[in-house]
Amino acid sequence: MDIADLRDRILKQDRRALARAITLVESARADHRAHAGELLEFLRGNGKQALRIGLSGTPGVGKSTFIESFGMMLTAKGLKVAVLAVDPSSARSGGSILGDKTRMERLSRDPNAFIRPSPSQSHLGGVARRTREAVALCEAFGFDVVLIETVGVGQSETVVAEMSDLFLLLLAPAGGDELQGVKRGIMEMADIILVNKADGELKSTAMRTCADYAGALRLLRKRPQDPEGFPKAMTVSALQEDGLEKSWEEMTALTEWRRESGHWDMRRSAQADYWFHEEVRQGVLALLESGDVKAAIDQLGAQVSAGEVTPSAAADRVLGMLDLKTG
Ligand SMILES: Nc1nc2c(ncn2[C@@H]2O[C@H](COP(=O)(O)OP(=O)(O)OP(=O)(O)O)[C@@H](O)[C@H]2O)c(=O)[nH]1
Ligand SMILES: [Mg+2]
Repeated sequence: MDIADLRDRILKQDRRALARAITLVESARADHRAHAGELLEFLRGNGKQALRIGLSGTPGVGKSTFIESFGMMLTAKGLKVAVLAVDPSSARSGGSILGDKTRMERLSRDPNAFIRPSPSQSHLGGVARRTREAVALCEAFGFDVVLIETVGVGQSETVVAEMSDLFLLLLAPAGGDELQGVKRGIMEMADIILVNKADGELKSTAMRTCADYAGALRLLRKRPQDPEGFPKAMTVSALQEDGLEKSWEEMTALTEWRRESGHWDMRRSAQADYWFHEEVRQGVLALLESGDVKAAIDQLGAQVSAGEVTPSAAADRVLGMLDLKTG
């Protein structure tokens, strides 16, 4: 495989080359991993930065509808938009974005948009790395905006927030008690909360819900990366394409402030460091799953249970087996 050629074609905005490169980074095969590493190294530091927007929301809240409307609005402004997904359930559903490409029918046909379904892989660590690498490829390609969608379950929000410049939380209009249902940790990650479906009969409920969340956001600890007024809550209707311009204005204002204040660069540096540590951890965990070590763990586990070895002595023996230099 000619990696230099693939790089050149990506830099020339050849979409087939991009799709091929993403397939390469998604592969678990050792030779593919090596090529992917080489390609990413080639493309590293080419100066292009997209605005990476993470978007999370529970099933049915309107993520696909929002991405379609919002994405079309951005491409109408002449911006190039890529859409990726972190979907821990995709192994089950067979790739959520692909599954509902009907909801993103217009966007998927737009020459300035690129939609990539989530790789089917149940292990979140693997999905995280592949998505992060796909983001880097889209950035090198020259997309202005990269949207990274995740369905709001479990840890996937953290994964997406840690690879985004802005993190949006999409919520549905709801009664008062349901506000409690949003975990504090997820609220704390949000830069902008969008209460969707603010149309028709749901409009007044949406406005009340929005006020509730705005109140809840004010109670959170102030973060250094926020100017006055952020994080904020607003209402939108993805279906009626209402409030989308306003939300984009807010995103732009926040982004500009962060760029000028240095928080943009600080966040990217902190994220790089986070992923470095995460990769080290994943690598060590993978070693524990490998043949000899796993067998020893199983055997020692039985001995520890039977009281024949102490837990720490058994752990020492396992750790002594790990060859971290060549693993
Ligand atoms: N009234 C109203 N309905 C909406 C709006 N946005 C989405 N919907 C509807 O809500 C339903 C779910 O929308 P989707 O965009 O598929 O939601 P999703 O978050 O992508 O759902 P999953 O992919 O299952 O996680 C659909 O019937 C949409 O038509 C909106 O702004 N207003
Ligand atoms: Mg969807």
